[in-house]
Amino acid sequence: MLIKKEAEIPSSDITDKKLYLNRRAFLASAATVGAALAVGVGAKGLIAPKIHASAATKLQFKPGSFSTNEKQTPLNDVTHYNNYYEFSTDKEGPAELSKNFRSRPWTVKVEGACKKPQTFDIDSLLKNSLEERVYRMRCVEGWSMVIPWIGFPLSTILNQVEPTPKAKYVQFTSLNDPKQFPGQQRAVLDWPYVEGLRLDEAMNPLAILAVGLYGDVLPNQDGAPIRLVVPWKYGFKGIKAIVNIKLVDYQPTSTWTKSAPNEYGFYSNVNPNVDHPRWSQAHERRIGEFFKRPTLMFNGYGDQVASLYTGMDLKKNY
Ligand SMILES: Nc1nc2c(c(=O)[nH]1)N[C@H]1C(S)=C(S)[C@@H](COP(=O)(O)O)O[C@H]1N2
Ligand SMILES: [Mo]
Repeated sequence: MLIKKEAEIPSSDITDKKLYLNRRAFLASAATVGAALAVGVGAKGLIAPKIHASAATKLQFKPGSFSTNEKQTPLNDVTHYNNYYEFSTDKEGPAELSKNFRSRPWTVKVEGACKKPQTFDIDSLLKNSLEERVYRMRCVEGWSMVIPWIGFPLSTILNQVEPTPKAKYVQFTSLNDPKQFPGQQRAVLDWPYVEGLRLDEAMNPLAILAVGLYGDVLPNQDGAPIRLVVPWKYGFKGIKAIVNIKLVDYQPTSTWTKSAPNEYGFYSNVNPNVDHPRWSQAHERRIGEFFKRPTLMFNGYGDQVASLYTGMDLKKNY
């Protein structure tokens, strides 16, 4: 998804990275000298990172429907190969840069064209009936993963607020907090990150709000504390760190569509027959595998979602 050329990325990126690498080197060597010294005085600026006690809620969940039996992508790849431009435009960046991200307190406001707008506290959402869904995920860049998500259908929360007939689309917004998100101090994208679905897509049972993966709460770099997962669409539709969900009567402008409308459309359904203007979408590389494999229409979820697009020209509505 990198649309800026290397030269356009401000040097602060590089500086950040050096600082982090230095700090890691320092911590590693300090550890061999003795832990007591590691938090010592005199090491100006080289302070051990604060460990925020995680919510430590081992999630209660049951196996859900629609899971694939395919080999799951190792947790280490799921947490060290991330697209999360609020933290970094490089895939290894978010793991380190998100360490101190605060996912509490956290609320998700659900509003707009509905009878009962509500603000949900994240800890109350964790009490929803949670399911594990092992989904294939396909990034527009050409790589894919298989991830055991934990979450609940997006329809659960939408039904609770009772959409009115004016609600045709759903607009999602990520947290806007440049203090926590170094990437938001630069105009890499138009912040905050915004995504959208048509209401019937949002109501499809495959679309979930994920609060965890691999049996535990979501790692920060994967979108803690709550993110969207729509497995028949390219990865960028899966907006992270959601704070607002709005029922609207217009087609929302997604962040990636705004940044490059001819490259990233509103629908963004996984489609091997519609190439990205700069590369083919016919094949993909499953992370951890050497040979490419063919990309499946709707990422293999056609039985569940093809009917949403009956009569639509998917070359135009890419
Ligand atoms: N807020 C926000 N959400 C985001 C992104 C982002 O940069 N910011 N990147 C998207 C892209 S391009 C992909 S492929 C997926 C990656 O999710 P993962 O890191 O959990 O695999 O998150 C999506 N959600
Ligand atoms: Mo992506």
